[in-house]
Amino acid sequence: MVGTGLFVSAAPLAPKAEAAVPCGPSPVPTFFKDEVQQPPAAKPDAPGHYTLTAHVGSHAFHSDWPAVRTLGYSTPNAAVDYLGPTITTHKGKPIDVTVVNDLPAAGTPIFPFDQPNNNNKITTHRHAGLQPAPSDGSPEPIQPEIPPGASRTNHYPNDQAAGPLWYHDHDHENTSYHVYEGLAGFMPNTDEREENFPLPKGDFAKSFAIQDKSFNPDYTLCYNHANPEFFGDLPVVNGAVAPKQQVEPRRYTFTLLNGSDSRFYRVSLKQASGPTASAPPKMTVVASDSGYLFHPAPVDELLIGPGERYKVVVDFTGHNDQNWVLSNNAPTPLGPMDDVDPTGGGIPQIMRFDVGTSTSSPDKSRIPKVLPETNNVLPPEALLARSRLRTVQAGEATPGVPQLGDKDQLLNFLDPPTETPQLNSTETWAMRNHSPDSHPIHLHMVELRLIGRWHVGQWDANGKPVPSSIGPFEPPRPYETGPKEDFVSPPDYITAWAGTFTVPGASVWHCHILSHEDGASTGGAVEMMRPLVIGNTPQTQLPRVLTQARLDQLIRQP
Ligand SMILES: [Cu+2]
Repeated sequence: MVGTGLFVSAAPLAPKAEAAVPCGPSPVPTFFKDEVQQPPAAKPDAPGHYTLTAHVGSHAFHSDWPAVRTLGYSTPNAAVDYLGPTITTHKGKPIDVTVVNDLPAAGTPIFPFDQPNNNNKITTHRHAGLQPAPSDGSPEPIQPEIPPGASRTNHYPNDQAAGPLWYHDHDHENTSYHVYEGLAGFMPNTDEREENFPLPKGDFAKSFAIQDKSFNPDYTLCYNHANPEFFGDLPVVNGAVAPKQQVEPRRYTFTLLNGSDSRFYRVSLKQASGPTASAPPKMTVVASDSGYLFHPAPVDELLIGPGERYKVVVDFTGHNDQNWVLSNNAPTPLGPMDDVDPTGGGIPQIMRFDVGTSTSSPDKSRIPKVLPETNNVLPPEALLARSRLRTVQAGEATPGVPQLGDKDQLLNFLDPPTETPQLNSTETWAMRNHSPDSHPIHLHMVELRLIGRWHVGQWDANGKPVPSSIGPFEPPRPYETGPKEDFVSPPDYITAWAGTFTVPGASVWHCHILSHEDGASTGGAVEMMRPLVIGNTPQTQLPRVLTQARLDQLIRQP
């Protein structure tokens, strides 16, 4: 169905009627007791082939707690009961991954949550992958999902630069549940350039999937969609509640993945104990979602929205015998991008780094001035020169029910596609967010660069910016200048990104607040997700961007 007005789709939108049982407070764990574990490395079971089986698992989130029901992915060499093994891919070396659904038969409830249905289908999306559309793992009705007992093989060409990709379930209406229950894992792509970067690697490179969870008094997982978002009250890293990581006084590369449902983290390092330091360990962002930053960006703090990844080099050199807490001060939900909540929305502390007193080998790593990659050497202006401008929006026609839309109207997932870039064309997207929340907007099957943002003081009744209220252009923060596909789109801002659509076929673009993409607040009737169809439709109706100055002019037109 197509929206009937500028704002409202044909179906009346109402928040879900039945109230979900609220979670929490969770049992109080001992913080920083357990050492965080790295997921095991998946091995191919045949040349260029992996088998990834989704199954019910049993996992203890804390060493003082019993194992409880979870979901996990396993490969023949690595049984994992929560999350999945890390599959490392190499540029130019294609692989096939057969995803097997070993969940119970359709109709069998696995968790006592308010899940919209228990069809127990899955579909595995490789997030940030430039894979053919049939292997993308988009939800139905875009692509068929995998019912219990069935399997499907996805083909990944890996014809893309090194980047911290990941994989997760993307099942229609159940993505938020399945990811919360455990269906997610790391899938980094590497290449020769990355292998030659002198950054910390091997034992001194670690990946952390950061999530928030709530637990019942019996330590089982609690989850609900009482609100349009879900916020747990305990931090979980790689499946461990508030863990610690022993480190040597040297540099490390950390991949930070925000695998949470709805929670943004603004992370920084705060000293917990040990000899008083004059300054925290230096943090430098070296890569983002889809690859390396040309200019590594030193940061004191770093905002990470749901679905985003940042690779950060943290230098513990000279911090012998000190303990540093990865802290968080982002509110829940996050409104304006710089809003601070000292309590971190109930999770001020995520994990702790305990620095030892000696190094096992000399630290020969360094952070170069530039990290040239195949997808970062051209400045974003080169994309503007050949792009056309597409305007999209995020808003709430009904308070508490966020939707996405095109330039003129808010739409539902099942409305006809409106975002239909021509294959191999370059587009700049201007996201007008007139909703009250920040939304991390994610596009499938494309690599993008952030162009920047404009504050909007006033929106008209149709969700369009009042031109006189549009503020000056705000360039990306230095850490946001790398290849990405997930963009923090703050309220009362126009956020612009650009990229070339090189993969044909149908997939989706959506908010990566998983409760928003699932439309859980309305029982799945509305989803903050839209089709993305790359085909042969000419784009002559869209204005040419050409330059930053002309983009600024176009943005200021209603
Ligand atoms: Cu959202």
